[in-house]
Amino acid sequence: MLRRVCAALLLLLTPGFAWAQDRVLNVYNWSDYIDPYAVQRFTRETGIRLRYDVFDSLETLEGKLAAGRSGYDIVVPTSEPSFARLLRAGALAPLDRARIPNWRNLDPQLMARVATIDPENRHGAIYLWGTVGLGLRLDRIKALAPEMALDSLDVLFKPENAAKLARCGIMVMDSPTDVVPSLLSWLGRDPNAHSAEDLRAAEQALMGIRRYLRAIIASGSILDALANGEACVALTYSGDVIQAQARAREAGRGVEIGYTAPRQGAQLWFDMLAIPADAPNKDAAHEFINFLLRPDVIAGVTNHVRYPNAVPASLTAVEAAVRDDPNVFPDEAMLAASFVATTPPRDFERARTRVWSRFKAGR
Ligand code: N2P
Repeated sequence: MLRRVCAALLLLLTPGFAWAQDRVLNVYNWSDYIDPYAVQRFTRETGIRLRYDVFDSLETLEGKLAAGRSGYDIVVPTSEPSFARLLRAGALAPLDRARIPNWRNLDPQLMARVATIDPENRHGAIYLWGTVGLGLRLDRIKALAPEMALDSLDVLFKPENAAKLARCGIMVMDSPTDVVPSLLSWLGRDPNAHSAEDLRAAEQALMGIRRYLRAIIASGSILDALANGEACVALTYSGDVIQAQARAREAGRGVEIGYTAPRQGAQLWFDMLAIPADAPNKDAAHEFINFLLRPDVIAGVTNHVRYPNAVPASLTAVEAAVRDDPNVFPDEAMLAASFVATTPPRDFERARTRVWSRFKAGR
């Protein structure tokens, strides 16, 4: 007995011996994009501690991952362009399905949509998805422009509309990747044609409203600005607007937020759970993906962040108000009209970045 206790003590003192509690998982996820209770639960059930960093634009995510050796075990890139590019660069590890029994919970139809860039879905599972659209501060807009139709991107991109609403705060998320496709679609152009001529038209439209914008900032700051009433019109991600709406309601100061997905077709995106090829803790990463694909867990995430997931069995545990909100779960008509922005060639991407810098600088 004594010998066994001594042996155990010796083991604990051995350098490199890890307590179960010492297992860690380094996560790099979007801000405001998880249920804190799920994180606690994961640690309680597995002993794995999360080191959790956040980003709030694809440009930031790609910048961080470009050089490799990010130290992250889980990253959450949008299927196109970021996940597709990482995949092409060999920066993502193939997933070991045997270690993800909950994979069977994924909706095959949704997974088929992202298999176009990841054959057989070998490198990623859909975490959450959504659209790009407008967060609107309805109480102020009704007062400033009672006649204005609020069902399309006209509210933002028509200079005469932007002029009317400028003083109550117009914001655009700082992401050419997730803004320019919606603008091109609004212009009646194919967002995936990737032509220089389209880019010129986009630049002209952006410059046409530039003077009416209060801020071009990353999505996380836009969520805060909508929630506290500083933004009146903001082009950003669907669930962020619904989160802001809920926060504004709770604050009870009369700030009333609505979401508009563009009538003529919204940009649809899918965020993927993926493991970097050089992730230090791949076992823990697989456990985390498996955990998140549990219907009860992912239902908690959807309830908290107001984005739809890809696990149909979770729906019974999603609050009715969230499940029945077409701004969270787009209906068939909206889905049919939507488009996914594909991955542009490098030279288009570079030209788009230059357009964006001029737009931000205002010249
Ligand atoms: C979460 C942002 C949603 C992700 N705050 C957009 N792909």
